[in-house]
Amino acid sequence: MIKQFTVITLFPEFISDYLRIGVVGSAVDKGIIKLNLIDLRDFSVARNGRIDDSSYGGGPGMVFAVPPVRAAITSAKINASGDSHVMYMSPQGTCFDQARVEDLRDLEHIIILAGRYEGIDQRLIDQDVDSEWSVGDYVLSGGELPSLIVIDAITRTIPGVLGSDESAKNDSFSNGLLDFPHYTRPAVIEGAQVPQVLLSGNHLEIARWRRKNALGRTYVERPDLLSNKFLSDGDRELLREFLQENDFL
Ligand code: 4GY
Repeated sequence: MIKQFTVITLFPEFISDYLRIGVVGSAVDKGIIKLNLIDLRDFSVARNGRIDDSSYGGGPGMVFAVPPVRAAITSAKINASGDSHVMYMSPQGTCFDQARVEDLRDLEHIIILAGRYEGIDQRLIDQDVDSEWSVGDYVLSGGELPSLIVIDAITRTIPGVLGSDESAKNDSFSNGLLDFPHYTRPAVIEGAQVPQVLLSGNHLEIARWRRKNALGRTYVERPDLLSNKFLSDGDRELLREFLQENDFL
């Protein structure tokens, strides 16, 4: 089954430029995913092409009105086969993380609503939107970047999208840990050495070093990620080693 994404936005060209390149671009070329862009302007009910109006209660800023957005969502649903799921991107949403990415991967057609200005009429969120998501605790100027984040993160988890050498990158977060450090030639630059074990050719020792550093980094930089993760006795030992070697203990 081809997975479909539709983005409803005032700036479709911004979305299409990003999605043409790299991993997502090749997923489109391979026919693994299909992307549809809907220009919200096409669904304006006003002669002047506007889709927004001022906020009830007063104050500055404009709000996307119900009729054009609702019409755009309906059109998106009609033009796709199978079930559709409407996502709205905003700071009020549920935190979008790798675990959520894997839940969303199984949906047939994802419609992403990219807001602008002060946002959209709450009745759209209540009646037309299936889930509301945040990509982080900061405020952006629009939902376009978050919609790209959603499409990118989901697409790279679909089987066949990544080549085998790239797949490892997904593992690094799917295992709930931060990635281990990477190095490339030269082995020494201005006195800075690549860790000896990585040059040893001993694959068992290398895997152990990588696991140890992934655990250690996660413990130091993002202890929150470890708090609900089961660590085996082996992992605990590796973590203890890391903390000792790096003078944390
Ligand atoms: N953070 N995560 C975010 C955002 C800004 C709708 C226009 C975020 O997902 N979206 O900051 N969006 C948008 C929200 C109105 C500004």
